[in-house]
Amino acid sequence: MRWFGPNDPVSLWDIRQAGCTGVVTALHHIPVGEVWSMDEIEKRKRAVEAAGMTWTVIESLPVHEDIKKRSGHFEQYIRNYQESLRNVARGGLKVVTYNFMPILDWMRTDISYEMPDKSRALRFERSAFIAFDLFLLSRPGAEKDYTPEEISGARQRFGNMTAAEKEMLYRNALLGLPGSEERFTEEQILAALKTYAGIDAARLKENLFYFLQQVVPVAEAEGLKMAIHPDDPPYPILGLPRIVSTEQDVVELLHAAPSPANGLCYCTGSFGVRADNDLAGMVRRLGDHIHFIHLRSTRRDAEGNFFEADHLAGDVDMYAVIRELVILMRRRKQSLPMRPDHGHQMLDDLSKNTYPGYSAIGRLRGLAELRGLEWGISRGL
Ligand code: DNO
Repeated sequence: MRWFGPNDPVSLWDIRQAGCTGVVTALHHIPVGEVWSMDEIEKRKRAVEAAGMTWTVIESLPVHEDIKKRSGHFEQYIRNYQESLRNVARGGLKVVTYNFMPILDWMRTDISYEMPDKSRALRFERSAFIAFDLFLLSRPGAEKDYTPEEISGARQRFGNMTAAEKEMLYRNALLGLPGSEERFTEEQILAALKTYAGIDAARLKENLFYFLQQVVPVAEAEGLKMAIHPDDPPYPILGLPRIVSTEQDVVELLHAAPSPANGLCYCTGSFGVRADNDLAGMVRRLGDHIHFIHLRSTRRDAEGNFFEADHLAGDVDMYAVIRELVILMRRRKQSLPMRPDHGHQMLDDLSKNTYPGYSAIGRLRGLAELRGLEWGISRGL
């Protein structure tokens, strides 16, 4: 499971009792772009090991915005990234997860969506999101991104919201980066969006490829695997390009810096939001480059909304995916790190304030179900 560090309300012992043998974590207290020092890496490692688990996967070593834009101090930030890679390798870590989503990471409109069993899930509601973009953020030029029907639907949706619902939507959408308590202010996000003027998908891809060409050789020399996390949701939002949303995107980024160290965090929750992503086929075709696995399932509808379903429910054919993963691990003679991605808030989670998606019991349930499925498939093959 993922652990957000000493401030995480879910403790290492909770995670251990959930049946985990390792945690994935990051040094969230180090500002993005700064070098991860040996001291800090060792300290975190010791904390995890004291609870009887291992730390081999980083999620995430974040990429500074200057690198994504190839502007400002990007060269220095790339050198810092290379240095962090050398340090984490010396510390015994193996996999480095990162993403290349501009400004924001994942985006949801509701982080407490009530399921029929009264557990709570994360949800993305398209008309609420459009209402946020048009009427709360008031992003210049936003109307161009939507059809007249979408705009009138969003206006109606917005008109029916109470002041408290509007406030909640606003807070959820600007939630910012996982692991941080900070939300962007409206001014900050509008200013940040402006800095991406002129950066379209092609430009952003070039910047990603350049970054990969600088860091993948270092990772390879150090025996590390880089694992890029796909976009969540897997399409452009707020006028920002998103470039790791499909199998073709992944093929291109792998070609840009050919190496076994250039790889993927295969996240079924993110890729699975698009009906045109063939999840099991992606494991077959990209398998040699899958270095880390996030298992989660969403349920989408015709309006472009989706919510995070139970791990074995939703639109992801988890049986087919895990079957391919078991075959892959046998072929590679290697067990790949996997974590249950997100979980509902349920039972005692409901009275705790955990990071959105990272409740203890909801993830424990997901993990137990996924492992049972893996075990059963593995025995049967
Ligand atoms: C969401 C996570 C992502 C992921 C980053 C990796 O819960 O899966 O935020 O950690 O995108 O860089």
